[in-house]
Amino acid sequence: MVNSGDLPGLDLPDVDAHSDLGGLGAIELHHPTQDLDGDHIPDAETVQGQHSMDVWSDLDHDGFADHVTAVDNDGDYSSWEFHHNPDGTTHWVRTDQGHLGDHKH
Ligand SMILES: [Ca+2]
Ligand SMILES: [Ca+2]
Repeated sequence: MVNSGDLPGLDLPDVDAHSDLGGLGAIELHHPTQDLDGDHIPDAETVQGQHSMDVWSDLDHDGFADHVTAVDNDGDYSSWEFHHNPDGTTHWVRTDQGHLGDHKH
C-alpha cells in the first residue's frame, strides 16, 4: 500500500510536545495504519521522529486528523484536538500536556 517514494508519515508535520499547533490548520491523514477504537477501520498513524513520537488519529474517518499526541524522547507529552468553529474556521486546541511518569490526579 506504499506508493513509490511515499513513505508513511512523510506527509505529516513533524511536531513535538512543545510545538504550537494553534495555526497548523487541517492535517490530512492519508495512510492510517492503526485501529484505535476497535471498529476494524484504521484511524490512526504513528510517526517516529528524531525527537518525538507523534500519534495522529482520524476517529470520524473524514480524512483529516482530529487528534494528535506527541511524546518526546525525554517523556514530555502533549495532546491536541482539531476543532471546527461555528463560523467555518478551524483550529487546534491543546487538551493535555505533562511528563510521562508524573502522576497528577
Ligand atoms: Ca477505527
Ligand atoms: Ca477526522
